[in-house]
Amino acid sequence: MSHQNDFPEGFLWGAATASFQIEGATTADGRGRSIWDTFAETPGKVLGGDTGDPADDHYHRYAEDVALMRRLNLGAYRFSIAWPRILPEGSGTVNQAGLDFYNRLVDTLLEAGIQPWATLYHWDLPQPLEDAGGWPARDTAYRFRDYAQVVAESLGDRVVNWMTINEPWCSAFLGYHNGHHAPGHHDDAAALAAAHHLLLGHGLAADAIRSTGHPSRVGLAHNQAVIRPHGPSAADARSARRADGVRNRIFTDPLLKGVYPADVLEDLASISDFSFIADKDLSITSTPLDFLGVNYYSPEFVAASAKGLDPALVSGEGGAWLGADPEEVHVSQGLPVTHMGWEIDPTGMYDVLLRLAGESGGIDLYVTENGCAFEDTVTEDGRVHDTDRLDYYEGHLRAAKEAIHAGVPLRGYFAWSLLDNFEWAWGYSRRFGIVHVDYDTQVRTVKDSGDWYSRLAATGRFPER
Ligand code: IFM
Repeated sequence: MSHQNDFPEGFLWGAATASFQIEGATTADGRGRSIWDTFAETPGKVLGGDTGDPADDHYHRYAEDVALMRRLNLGAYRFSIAWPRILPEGSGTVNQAGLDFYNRLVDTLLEAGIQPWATLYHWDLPQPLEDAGGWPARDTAYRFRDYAQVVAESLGDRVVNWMTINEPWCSAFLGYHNGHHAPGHHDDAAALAAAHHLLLGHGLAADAIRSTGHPSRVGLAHNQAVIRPHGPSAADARSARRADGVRNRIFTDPLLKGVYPADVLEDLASISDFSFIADKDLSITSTPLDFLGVNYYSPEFVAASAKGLDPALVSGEGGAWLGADPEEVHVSQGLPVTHMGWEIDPTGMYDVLLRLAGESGGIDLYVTENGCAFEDTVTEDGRVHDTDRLDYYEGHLRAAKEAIHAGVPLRGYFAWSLLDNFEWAWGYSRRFGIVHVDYDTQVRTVKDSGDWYSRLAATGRFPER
């Protein structure tokens, strides 16, 4: 039997979480309110009326959770910092108790030999900044820069790897276009301005982090969509081009090339004149990255029209994506799905890595999120036999391995998520963890997928099953 590793020497194995999804303690130690507190308290927005409390009570149990990470052989932990814990009003007075929490977390990780990978913005915008206009307002990008500076000055002597923004598409488009996420608005022009200001904030924050003089590597976590035409027609190909533009290239072109794609500006001309792009903005958004984080879950298929398609497979008529023609739709392929209803297709992982490796000019790539929700139960033996999730991880990691063999500079992988947690508009009903959390008792139980992942992380070889 060969003992050659499946993954290169030094490949980084991690798991990821986000502040609002796991911390709980939403009123502790001077934390201000975020748009997600407001959204979750608004009837009908989050399934079951779930809120950010108690989540995983990680704010108080972080040491136990770091011990768990060590048991899982993690080399890195990706977490996010809650802006309202640091600047309760969004700007101005710094809340030292908030910084202290992340300092304790970082120190505990380093003592355990685990690299801290910090995300500055994973969707919990301070409510006062939303009241002042939110991401559609240019000023928010500058407030984000100031916040990044405060955090980098406090943690930058120990945190090297920074992600500015998590999934700008979600913040801009789920937040301001279809209202599925906080702050829940339906304003397409505002969503496009938000997208631009998130990218501007990213570039300003990157400069702020670097200005501290601490050794740093700056990236962001981008959920590039894998968009495929449903059929071979020219019309479906056109829809795929249009969807790709507003879903992917509207972010990656300003980020990686310092331009907006001409076809996207043309496609969206009736929604916005893009006059929010000021001189020099694009040189800020394209500040060189040290790495690119890639979040991948599932591919999307699009068609120019639902005509002739099985209605059970079609979704999104009358506005499948921002700027879509009324007839354009998403079409599922009838593949097995996760508890989110997302189709499982590891070839999407391969495709997204190949494409971004080509577009990002050779910088290091990391899968900063990949994982799945399934309906888990703790069985009588006290375990969670999550074979579906394990299959998902193995399939996607085998695709990642193939991508590395094809030359992709993929340097690490973060499972989403370490812990079951608050899955945004789905509340606690969707479980993504490799560790199960009983929300009544806060007992953590490593799932079979977590055991398997820990063996992979320890050896760099796919474990026997
Ligand atoms: O839980 C989210 C995470 O916060 C961002 N990326 C996708 C995950 C699953 O929906």
